[in-house]
Amino acid sequence: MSKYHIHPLTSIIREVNNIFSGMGFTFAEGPEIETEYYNFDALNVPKDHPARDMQDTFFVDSKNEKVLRTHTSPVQIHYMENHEPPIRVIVPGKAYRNEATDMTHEAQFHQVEGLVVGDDITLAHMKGVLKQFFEKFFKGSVEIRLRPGFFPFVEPGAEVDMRLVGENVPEKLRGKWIEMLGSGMVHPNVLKSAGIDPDKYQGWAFGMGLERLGMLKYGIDDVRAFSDGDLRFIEQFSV
Ligand code: 2NM
Repeated sequence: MSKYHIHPLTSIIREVNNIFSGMGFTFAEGPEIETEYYNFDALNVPKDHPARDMQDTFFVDSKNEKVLRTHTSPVQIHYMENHEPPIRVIVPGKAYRNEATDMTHEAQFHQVEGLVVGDDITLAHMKGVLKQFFEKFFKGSVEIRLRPGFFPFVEPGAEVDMRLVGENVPEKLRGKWIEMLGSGMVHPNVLKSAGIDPDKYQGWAFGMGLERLGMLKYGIDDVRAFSDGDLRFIEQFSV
């Protein structure tokens, strides 16, 4: 057996970047330590929102002004401040939540978020892009379904479910709708905070957990396997 292995999250990030790059997206990244402004205020998260509590967010300085980002969205705010529409960007990276760990939750996890801004952008575009993404990622046909969902940074917001269809779908997944991500039309307050005129432009955005993508793709049933350092895990993945 080869001594060298690529961690599945690394493979997933590379593959996600390749697929979105083929659809005209560029890649961006940014700091994991952020101000409350970029992590919450600029994203239209109310001052009294529970996500801001010490129980949900890691504050990392004595003045409680800096946080470990709870999503990669602050990178999109920086990106909008520095780029004019049209914007098509994806942002993979680490995020942190101060919560108890179990089979499906970790305090440190990985996300990919996507953002498209222009003057003729609709959720229909997002549905097409996500369908194409999942078909490439899972190498088969998929159906996509949007349900109403709430996130402070979007209006309207939607949860996106996916269903694998066709011949070679694993028994466990056949016919099942799987909740994959959160999304929506970027809230006008968010565009405004980042210096984009919401009367001229609109956009959609989504956020998706990469561990969850990997668990489905590779049949992993405990998210903690990605980071507990057991070499027998990584030895199952070849270069
Ligand atoms: C989600 C769900 C819905 C999102 C919004 C933005 C930004 F910065 F453009 F406003 N980025 N990502 C977003 C929207 C993320 O994650 C579940």
